[in-house]
Amino acid sequence: QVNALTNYHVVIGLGKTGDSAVRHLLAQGENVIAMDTREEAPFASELRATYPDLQLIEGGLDASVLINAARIIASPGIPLATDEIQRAIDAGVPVVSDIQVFAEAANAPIIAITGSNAKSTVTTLVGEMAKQCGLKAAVGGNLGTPALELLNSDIDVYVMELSSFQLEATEHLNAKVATVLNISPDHLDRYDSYEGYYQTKYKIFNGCEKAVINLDDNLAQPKTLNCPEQIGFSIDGKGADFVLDRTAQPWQLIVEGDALLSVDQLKIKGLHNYSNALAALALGHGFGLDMDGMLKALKSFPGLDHRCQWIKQVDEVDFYNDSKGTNVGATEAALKGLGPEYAKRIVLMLGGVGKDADFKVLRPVIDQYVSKVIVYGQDQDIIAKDLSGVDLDRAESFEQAFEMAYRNADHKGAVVFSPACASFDMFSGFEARGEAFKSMVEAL
Ligand code: UMA
Ligand code: ADP
Repeated sequence: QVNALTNYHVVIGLGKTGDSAVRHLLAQGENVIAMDTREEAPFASELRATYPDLQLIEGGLDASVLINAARIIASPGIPLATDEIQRAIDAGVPVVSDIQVFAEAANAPIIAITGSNAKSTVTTLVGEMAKQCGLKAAVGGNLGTPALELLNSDIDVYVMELSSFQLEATEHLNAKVATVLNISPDHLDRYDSYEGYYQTKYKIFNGCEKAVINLDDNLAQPKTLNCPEQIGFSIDGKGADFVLDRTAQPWQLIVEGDALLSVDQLKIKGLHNYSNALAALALGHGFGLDMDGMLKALKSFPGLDHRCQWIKQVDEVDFYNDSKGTNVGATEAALKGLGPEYAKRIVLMLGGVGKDADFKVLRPVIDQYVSKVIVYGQDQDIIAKDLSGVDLDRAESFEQAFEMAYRNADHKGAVVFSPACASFDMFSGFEARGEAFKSMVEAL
């Protein structure tokens, strides 16, 4: 039963985002009604305990409450195409993301980062660079801490990882510096088309001062960009201010014509990570960070767990945990990065929730670098069909997939766990999945 409220905001979704939105809006003195389609939303009982008067509806969305709202704040996990939300949009109710609310309230400039892959790596690295340069940096967004929880009067810069889901309802971000790191197919179960997916990413540039552009990826560059300044980066020798010189030995990171660092001074390895390093330098430079401080942070950055992470060598076989490889683009990068070291002696473990991806795009890198593919999980039939002709075995469980991968591994080879899928058929998230893989490796 919803009591009569006028001029109220509705928060949809009571996960991390919804929790932060409800708390923020109540602190602003707004009237709030919260809703979630789940019967038991993660933060519902906690919010009820803290705010006994909060009107909170679980187990479905109430269309009449939505239609009469002053504004709806939709969590990223709930598609805007949901019928009740569409009816509210049709009735003229503004529907925004938590990121839009955050952008309106933020008291310091924003560095905004999206892309199909590398968001978390680059966001964390830029945050470290800002801190090394003596700034108070708040780092979060899709990375983990919801944007509205980061708001604080004592912050110099917000470094924000943003997903396409968050950008769907973010029309005016007004970032100081923004980038789309790269584009490859992901989340195609949520968008009408691939174009719909990457066009959503371009919203990150709305109102930005400086755009950082990956010159190696056509889809990372919107055709029209209304932004006063652009900074390019490239690992492929394209004319840019931030480039990788692959003619030098060892390879060099070049910034505005000066060789500043060779890649053997970095802890993060692989071509894709050199692209990430250039992107982070370009973002920091666009913000005005000092180059020496940025390079110091870059040299000591160890990378993040679950991203092409070397775990251990057993019987001359290297084991890599790339559980965050949740789409074909990430798995392609893992194989391109690791492949040249292993002369086609890689066993690849793939599987999970495929999100309507086309796994055929992995064929060339598999043919080049992989001796055997092991598939497991919900969408293994789709993967096996897309990869017909590849030497591939199916497993009935995650544990069996691991055993089969280990059994098929060659001396001086590698087992690469880069599933190209989401984990939600078997795990609570990519971290739990990566930890499960790691503990099986440790137990060998
Ligand atoms: N859900 C419902 N009913 C609802 C609302 C949500 O069933 O009414 C479901 C969604 O379908 C989803 C789950 O609940 O499966 C979580 O959705 P949510 O919007 O409540 O998520 P939060 O807990 O708020 O977490 C979100 C991001 N999650 C998603 O976008 C799905 C987190 O990113 C992010 O860290 C957090 O906000 C803080 O900003 C996670 C993620 O998986 C890591 N992101 C995707 C990705 O990286 O690929 C986009
Ligand atoms: P995101 O937050 O976008 O998922 P992460 O930094 O967590 O990005 O990395 C996700 C996956 O993408 C990991 O498997 C990682 O190895 C891979 N990856 C990292 N950088 C790149 C890149 N530049 N291009 C493609 N894949 C990448």
